[in-house]
Amino acid sequence: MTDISAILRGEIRAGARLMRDIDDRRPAAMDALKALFPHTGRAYITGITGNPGAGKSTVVDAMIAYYRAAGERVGVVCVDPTSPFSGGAILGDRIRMQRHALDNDVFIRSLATRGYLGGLSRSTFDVVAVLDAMGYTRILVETVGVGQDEVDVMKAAHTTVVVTVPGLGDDIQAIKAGLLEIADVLVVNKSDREGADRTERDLLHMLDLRAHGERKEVEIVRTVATRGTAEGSGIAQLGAAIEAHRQRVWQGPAAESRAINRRSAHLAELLRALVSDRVEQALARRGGLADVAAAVEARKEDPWSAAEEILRQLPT
Ligand SMILES: Nc1nc2c(ncn2[C@@H]2O[C@H](COP(=O)(O)OP(=O)(O)O)[C@@H](O)[C@H]2O)c(=O)[nH]1
Ligand SMILES: [Mg+2]
Repeated sequence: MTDISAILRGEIRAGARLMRDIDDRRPAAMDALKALFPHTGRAYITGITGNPGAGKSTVVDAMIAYYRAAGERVGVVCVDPTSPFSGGAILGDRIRMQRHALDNDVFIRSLATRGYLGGLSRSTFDVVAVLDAMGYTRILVETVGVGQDEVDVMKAAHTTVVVTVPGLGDDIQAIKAGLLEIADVLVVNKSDREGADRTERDLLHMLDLRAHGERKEVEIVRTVATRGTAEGSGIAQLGAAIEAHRQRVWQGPAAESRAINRRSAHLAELLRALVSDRVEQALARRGGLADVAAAVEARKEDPWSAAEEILRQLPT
């Protein structure tokens, strides 16, 4: 049994245990999530995405310090397998992280991808809900912006920050068009390097090109995340840009339909995941997909009948 009240009191161990149950897809985890739902909805969720090496983890690290200085409790979900948060760290990054690891008001959780990428967004929504119920009012979700699954993860966020770096030059297309589309705030990190002006101009140009009708308002912020929250790091400006986006879209008349969109993304993902779990179980009963495929290949049955038969055997 999950100790719901311990989670609501923000007890780290109870929260961590539930997150493990979520990872393991235990049925009890879903019961716990149902019980926690009425206590969620207070957190503001910011997604941070961008190419590997752009400095996302460094930005997240600085943002933790920024929000902690403002007295906020910060939860971090990390879907980047190469991230220092998930343990694939170079020594310097790890040492930098230690100070947050000792802070009880910071909870960092990396998501096990377990080789399957589909369902990542479901896990993200679920873990975010736990952090929210635990009283982390500021939640940061870091993910590498490489595939559709990772882009889907960002649907859990209220504000999506896309991190880029200077020096892409003509190669700026390296920022995937899909990433630019989901950006609410664009960061040119590593602005201590040459070419930040040019990158900012190129980004503005790309935003204009992509605009159909009225252009979405996207602030561009330069950061040097390695400077933490120090003057000139740009982290306070990033914080302000996130806040401005929040005011613009989550407090205005369009907020409700946006909230419903976010809910829809979660529900659709959940339904897909639950159906696919059941299909897996039905397949397992028939010896797995490869066995069914072998039977089809041997012309013992046709693919359509095989698929229908599996659907008929879906466990409840
Ligand atoms: N020069 C410079 N290096 C940075 C900056 N931000 C991050 N880095 C470095 O870039 C590398 C990748 O950073 P990391 O945060 O792990 O990137 P991620 O893969 O996007 O999470 C690390 O060596 C960081 O120290 C910056 O603002 N300026
Ligand atoms: Mg990282």
